[in-house]
Amino acid sequence: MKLADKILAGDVLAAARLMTEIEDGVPEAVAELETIYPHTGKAYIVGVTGPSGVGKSTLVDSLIGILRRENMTVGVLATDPTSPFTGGALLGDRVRMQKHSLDKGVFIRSLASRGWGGGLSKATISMIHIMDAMSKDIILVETMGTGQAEIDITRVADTSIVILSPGMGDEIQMMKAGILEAADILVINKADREGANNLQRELEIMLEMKAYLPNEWQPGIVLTEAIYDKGTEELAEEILRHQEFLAASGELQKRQRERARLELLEAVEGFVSDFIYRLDGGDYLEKLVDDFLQGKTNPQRAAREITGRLADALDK
Ligand SMILES: Nc1nc2c(ncn2[C@@H]2O[C@H](COP(=O)(O)OP(=O)(O)OP(=O)(O)O)[C@@H](O)[C@H]2O)c(=O)[nH]1
Ligand SMILES: [Mg+2]
Repeated sequence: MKLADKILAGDVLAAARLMTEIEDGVPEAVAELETIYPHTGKAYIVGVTGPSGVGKSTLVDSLIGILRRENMTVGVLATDPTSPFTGGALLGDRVRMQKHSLDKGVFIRSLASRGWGGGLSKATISMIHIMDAMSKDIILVETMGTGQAEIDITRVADTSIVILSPGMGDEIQMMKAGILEAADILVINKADREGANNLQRELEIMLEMKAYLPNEWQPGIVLTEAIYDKGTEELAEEILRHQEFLAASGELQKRQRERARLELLEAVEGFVSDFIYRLDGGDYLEKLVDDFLQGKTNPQRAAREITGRLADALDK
């Protein structure tokens, strides 16, 4: 039995293995995704992002508890910053969320971001598909980020939560543009600390300055104390409210369609560039480059020639 079939039959270890192989770029593993796709599209995907140490993992942990009480099954992907020493995911999140590790309704996976600047790793989307096919109702994706990386998460999430905490100072200034584009819900965690109310006011002003259309979603601000499980119930309700808004407005379908388009294009581009790199054992591309430098060809002509070779190869 192939890993994908085992996963569809509920084998958790097979899921963990396929994810590892996908992260390692094993071609057979990527091919197994073809069996996975028909079983995806049911899970609701929530991005949880924010600067290092704001309490993302603690908050995710608290949310898991609430969602489980509602009898929802949960998948968690924690994109840890790549350790410069080991090149692998840090163990912190797994330790933190360990109290859920015996719960069959919860599946937690850490993954290294491998030089994606704290944003999403390329394998993230495949992992989400696998958890989706494992029939997880909701998938929480934790990513580290300030600025550009938040925009990244909106590419995969239905609801994007951006977490801040008091005492971040300059970081907020840096993030401002990114936050408003990326956040469906703003969370001020560590609300037990001094400065939470000031931060709330600052964010409210930011939101007021942006002109929202009457039928446009306007991000709310939720105050939480994740270590004490405070405010996380309200956050879960806000997620649900956003989900209902997306579904009712047709925005959910639009987001899913945009995601499908991006994934499709990326796969095709990857396929074509792999093909080019491998042509004639790699010599073909170098020959084209030489020809271009010597004025014997140009990029447009090369593109036509390459597509011709691709068509020939596919005919065979
Ligand atoms: N005072 C206070 N501390 C908190 C709260 N939530 C989390 N913390 C603490 O903040 C620290 C960082 O929490 P994490 O959940 O690891 O933060 P993170 O954002 O996941 O961190 P990275 O994954 O390393 O970016 C831990 O020591 C938590 O116990 C809170 O509501 N109040
Ligand atoms: Mg974390």
